[in-house]
Amino acid sequence: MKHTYMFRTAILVFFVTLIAGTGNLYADDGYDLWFKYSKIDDAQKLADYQAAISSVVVQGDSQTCQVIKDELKKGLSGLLSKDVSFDNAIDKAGTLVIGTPENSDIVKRLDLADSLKDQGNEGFIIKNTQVDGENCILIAANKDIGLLYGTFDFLRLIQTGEVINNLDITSKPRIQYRLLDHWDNAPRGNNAQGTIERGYAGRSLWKWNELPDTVDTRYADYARANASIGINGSVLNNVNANAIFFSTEYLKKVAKLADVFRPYGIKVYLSVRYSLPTQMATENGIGPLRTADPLDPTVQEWWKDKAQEIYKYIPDFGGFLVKANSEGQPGPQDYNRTHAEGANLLADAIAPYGGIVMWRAFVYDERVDPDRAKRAYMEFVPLDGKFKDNVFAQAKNGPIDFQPREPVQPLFGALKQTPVMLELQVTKEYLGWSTHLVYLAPMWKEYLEFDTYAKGKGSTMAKVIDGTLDNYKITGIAGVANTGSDRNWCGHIFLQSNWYSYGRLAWDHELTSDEIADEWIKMTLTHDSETVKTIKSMMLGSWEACINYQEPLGLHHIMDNSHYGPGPQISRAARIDWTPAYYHRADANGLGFDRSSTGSNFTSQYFSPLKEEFDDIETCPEKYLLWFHHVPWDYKMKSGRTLWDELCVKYYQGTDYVEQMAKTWQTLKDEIDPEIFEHVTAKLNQQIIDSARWRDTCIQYFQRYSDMPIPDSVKSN
Ligand code: GCW
Repeated sequence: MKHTYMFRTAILVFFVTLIAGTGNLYADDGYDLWFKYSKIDDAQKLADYQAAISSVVVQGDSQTCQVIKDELKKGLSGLLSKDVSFDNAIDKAGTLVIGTPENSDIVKRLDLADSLKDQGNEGFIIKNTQVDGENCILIAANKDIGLLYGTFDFLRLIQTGEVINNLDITSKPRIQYRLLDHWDNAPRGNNAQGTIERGYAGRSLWKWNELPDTVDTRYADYARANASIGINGSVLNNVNANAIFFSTEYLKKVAKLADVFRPYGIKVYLSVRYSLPTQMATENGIGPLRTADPLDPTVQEWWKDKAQEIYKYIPDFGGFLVKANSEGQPGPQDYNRTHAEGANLLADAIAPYGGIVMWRAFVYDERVDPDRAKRAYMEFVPLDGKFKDNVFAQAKNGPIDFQPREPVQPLFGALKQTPVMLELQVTKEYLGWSTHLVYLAPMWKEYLEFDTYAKGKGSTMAKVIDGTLDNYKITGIAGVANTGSDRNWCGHIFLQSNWYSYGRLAWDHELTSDEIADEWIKMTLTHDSETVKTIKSMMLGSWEACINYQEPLGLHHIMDNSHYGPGPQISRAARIDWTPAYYHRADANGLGFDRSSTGSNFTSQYFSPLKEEFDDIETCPEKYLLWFHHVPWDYKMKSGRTLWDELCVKYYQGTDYVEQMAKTWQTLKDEIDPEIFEHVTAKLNQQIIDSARWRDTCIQYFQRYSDMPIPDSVKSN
């Protein structure tokens, strides 16, 4: 018996050693994200890096400094394939010095007051310099968290093969609140992890049933990933919010996560169910109340008491995210109060602790206007200036709902006194879930660079949200997360690039999609320059391809009820404004929603000259054509083709692109880790099937109305 046991153990040890020891055989399951830290394969570069870094000095002893040391140990030993010593003083050349004027006497002596004065709490500098007569690399910041961001930036330079002997980097975030929103539900029954609304990578990362006693190591890995791209907050629960998260029992669990995230500079936030005071008592026994009316003094008292309780457990709690009077959620309008009155109640309760309220502008009450696209603007613009200073109006990028392509939500630029926080969707609810390879940075850049003309030419959405246009006191951006319990985090290796890009753009919206893709590929997949180029070209066109095979030329919201497949034929849904036929308006004359001045007049919500440009079918950009106009089937497009022919061409362009991506991927077999290669191959094969289904379903359906043949040119491709 005993011998059998020992024999088995020996065999196990043998195999574990074998797997661990043979780097190439150990397939990549994607868990390590963009932290591969594998040895630099270019011999010259490796030698240069090895010469440039022989020791590290981090004098600070905070938890964040400990994280910095751990990361550098992991990163440098892997990338440089040598042991780098960690010292407390500089006694040789090639020292990486990391510190703030407070935590490091070395940095203090360098007198960096000038270079650090505009760097705030999160910014950093990285430069080559002489310290005590030795050549060193310096990462300096005002606060430890700035050092952590600088450290990740420095490691990224090495991971992406940059030269590091002439560094002079100054970096700080352009946006203050950079959040990841989790639409995670509470667990049911014994399952430790709840589901995720519109999540396609498994269940929630948060094991509520185990917390606070058991703390999954994955929480720290999650925080590390976020910190590496500059994300500084997590909303832990779904905006369709369950009251349970505000119970004392859950606040203690939330506090535990906050403890894990804190060294990484990440604050926790919670989504609020507005009816909360009617659902539970505070720890001090106030409630449950019969009302949640924001102007009722007992309700105000309830919230003040709840806020005190929250901050007792989580002293740096970030604040509240609120979906109110939207899609059936309770809200202040239940008591005939405005969104501003509703938000201010919560804002007052947490203002003393420095908390913020993110009040969602994703509202589309049918009574406001027959055109859903107009409603948020109509409800929120009259409230501008009525919100407290610690309130954001949080708006989705487009006026409808994370569609493959939308024009910008006209609230951006129109709210002057209320800071607008941009909400993007990293998870791909309407762009093929975690199955389709769609790189989203180009989409986000299109929105960020969209000129609202709010204050004349150059009033881009980016300038609205980073506060330069209207001098917002607070600035913010949120991304609805695509993470889940899947081993590879995002369900599809390539979709890790969207998490990555979101963080990078939140930090610096001036980065290009190309630069970000380049970084991500090198850090995640390969250093081989030809392969990097090939993969990048696949990624960069993938969003436009998805638009083309799903909803080209400004079509939108014609998906089926799951939001995955096509549904143009659906003419009756639970609500008129969820019905595809309401959006595409196909008839014998043509296709598209007339939102011009002859139709719903949504165009009037934009600033001049945009409103005139969109209003006129001749000047409206074709990418938005069917969004703003009902266009005759034989309308002549810029290409010289009819609308019908152009529509068919676009659908086929989309599917051709997917087929091409799949073919291109096959040429990379020898360059890519085998597990990742197979994983992506399978996903692309499914994307070929799905995209063809979108194309054929939509073309066949619209053909009933156009009564025109599919042009031969596209079929023969
Ligand atoms: O995109 C829609 C989704 C809902 C979501 C809602 C929202 C969380 O289909 O699942 O609910 O938007 O953003 O509130």
